[in-house]
Amino acid sequence: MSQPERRCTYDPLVELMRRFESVRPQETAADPLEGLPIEDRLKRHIIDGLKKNLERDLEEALKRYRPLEIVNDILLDGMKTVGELFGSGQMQLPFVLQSAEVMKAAVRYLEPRMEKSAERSKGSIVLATVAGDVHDIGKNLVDIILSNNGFRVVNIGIKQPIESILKAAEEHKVDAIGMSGLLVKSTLVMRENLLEMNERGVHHYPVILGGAALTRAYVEEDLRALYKGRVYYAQDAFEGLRIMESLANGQASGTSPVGAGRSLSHRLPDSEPDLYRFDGVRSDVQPVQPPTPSFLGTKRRDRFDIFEIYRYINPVALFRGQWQYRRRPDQSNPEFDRWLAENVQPIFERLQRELAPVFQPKVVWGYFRCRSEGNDLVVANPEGGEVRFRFPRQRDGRRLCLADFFRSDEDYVAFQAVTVGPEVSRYERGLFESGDYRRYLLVHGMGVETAEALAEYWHQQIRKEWGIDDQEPESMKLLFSAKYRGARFSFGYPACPNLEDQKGLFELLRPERIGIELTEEWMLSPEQSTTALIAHHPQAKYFNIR
Ligand code: B1M
Repeated sequence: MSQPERRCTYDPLVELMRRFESVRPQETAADPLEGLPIEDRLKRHIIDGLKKNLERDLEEALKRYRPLEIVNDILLDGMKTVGELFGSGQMQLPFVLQSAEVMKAAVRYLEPRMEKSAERSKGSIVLATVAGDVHDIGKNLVDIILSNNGFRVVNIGIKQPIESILKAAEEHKVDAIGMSGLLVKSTLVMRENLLEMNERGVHHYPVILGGAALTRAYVEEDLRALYKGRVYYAQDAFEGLRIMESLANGQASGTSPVGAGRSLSHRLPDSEPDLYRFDGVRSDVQPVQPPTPSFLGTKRRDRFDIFEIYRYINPVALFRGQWQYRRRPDQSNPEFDRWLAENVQPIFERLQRELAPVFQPKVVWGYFRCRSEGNDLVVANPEGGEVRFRFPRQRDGRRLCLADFFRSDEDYVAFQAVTVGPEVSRYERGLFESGDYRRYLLVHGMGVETAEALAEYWHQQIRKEWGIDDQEPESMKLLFSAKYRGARFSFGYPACPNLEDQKGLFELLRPERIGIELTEEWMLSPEQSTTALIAHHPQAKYFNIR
């Protein structure tokens, strides 16, 4: 990692966060745990995320307890309190992760002193992101929470086919299987995996499924009806933990009575051919005079002032979405905003400086002649040939279809592909592997939102270059609500759900020139990259297909 690291004996970020955090005492020169019985002191280490004097206190506990007793009866009790504080909204996720860091450090210290035969885990699980899916962070958060709450986790990584998952389950003799995935397609892969497990007669494994594209009903009704074993839906890492706890206690049921499942209703929008078939009825979108771009074809840029891009980071998405800072139940909205401004904004500003050398923003963009044909958009490639995109049309209501934002005789469309480079993902992986969990979450969030910010920033540059910047919003808040002329559509989102359309975009833009590759599963590498089609039509706005 090329980031210049100042050597400190403490983590200044933690200091900063602590200075204002009411839940936790400050780690100062004075020992805040002094005078407490050793059991309480160790629990406070975990709950308050304090590493200072941890080994000294573990040594003291070892005079009275066996290492396994310390883990199971004292430290895990601390983690239980952490889970409860998080559940009741009194502890924020970054602090939960910091407690997990201390737990990991304590277990690492005690492990060599444990008797070899001691089975110290409460249960075990293989965790994997399913085939075709590259999303890592959700699964890794589940790993952190489970492994630091006494479970043995075999985390086999991303893009894992069912063969590898089952092989790992057998090899490591685990009690359960956890599958993760954010893509719509992953929900179908999970279904196929369960059918495959039925087929192979390995349905003795309870399966836990998680990821944004799943719904509770899909898992607990549809998938439960088809899997011969037990299957559970975990909305977040803590629900995963609760399920593992109940499996360990023999309390989880996870099966539906025969015939209780609904029909298999979970379908991909792009698996519904009707939505793509043009029946001659367009929406109410009126044709407009297309603005002529200043050039046709593509350009690239790889020099940016990263601080200019940071200005386009949506703090709500970063603080609440990625870092998951939540309003405490006893806080009013203005109090929470003040709390964020005092406690989280400084972390954000500090990370901007620290991560500046890690980001390598690059952009490729271009303007093309195009025309609409029913549900299709046909784009002329100046280097020869045409690229055809087919979009779904709303069945009811306005019957919108993305193609309607373009004239059927002659029009123009822009495309962009942006990346903040591979280094930030490499850096965050190192943080995860070394157990620096809190920073892992913070850096990942910065990576995601800087990629989003670059897309927002470059879309604005395109509007300026194209001369359609007559409706620019006055504030960043309005910019984040897309209050400008035209719209940016990313393939994979509901209005243009086919990830395969990335192929056409790659033909037109050739983002390989700035280091963006398209994987076999139509994902982008580096991870923190996005692509988009840009429409100039004043009526163009994001819409859902149903
Ligand atoms: Co994009 N993206 N994205 N994206 N992105 C999704 C995944 C999408 C669902 C959004 C949507 O349509 N509403 C959609 C995919 C839809 C599809 O399949 N067709 C999508 C798309 C389309 C895309 C692009 C293709 C868009 C484009 O450029 N054309 C593009 C592809 C990028 C690539 O290929 N590399 C893209 C890009 C990006 C960003 C770079 C901007 C960014 C970062 C992505 C990344 O981290 N790799 C991003 C983001 C942030 C998202 C959303 C908004 C959030 C993902 C996230 O960070 N979640 C996402 C929509 C969504 O999830 N709501 C979306 C936080 C994470 C901690 O949660 O992983 O769900 P999660 O894990 C949770 C729980 O689900 C649960 O516990 C975890 C922790 O609490 N859990 C388990 C998960 N697994 C479990 C297993 C268990 C138990 C619990 O077992 C025991």
